[in-house]
Amino acid sequence: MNSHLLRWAAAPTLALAAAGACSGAGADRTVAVGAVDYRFSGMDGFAGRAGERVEFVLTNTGSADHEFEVFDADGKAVGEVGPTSAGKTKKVTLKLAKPGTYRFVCGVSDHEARGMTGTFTVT
Ligand SMILES: [Cu+2]
Repeated sequence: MNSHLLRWAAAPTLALAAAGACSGAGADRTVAVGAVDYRFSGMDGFAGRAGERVEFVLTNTGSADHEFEVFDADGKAVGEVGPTSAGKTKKVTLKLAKPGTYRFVCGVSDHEARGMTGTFTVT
C-alpha cells in the first residue's frame, strides 16, 4: 500500500479587510466625544502624545447637526468629523503630529460662539 501524504499549504489569510480607509485602522486609541446643543463632552482630561493617532468617535445626542474639527497649535486644520445628524455617530482618525495646544470646535453655524469649543494639549 502506498500512502500519499498530501500537504496543502493553507494560504495565509492576510487580507481580511484590506482597505481600512480612515476608520480606526492603525489608531493608537479611541476617544468617545459627545455633542449636544451646544457643548461637547468627553474631552475633559484628554491629552495627546506627539505622533500618536487618535480615533475620535463623535456621537450627537442633541437635536441639531454637529461637527468636531481639530486644529493644531499653529491653527492648521488637522481633520474633522463632518456634519453629524442628531442621533448619529461618526468618527475620524487623526494624527497628532506636533506638540502644543490644540483646539477643537463645532463648525456648524454659530455653535462655536455658543460654547462648542475647547482645547487639549499634546506633548
Ligand atoms: Cu454644533
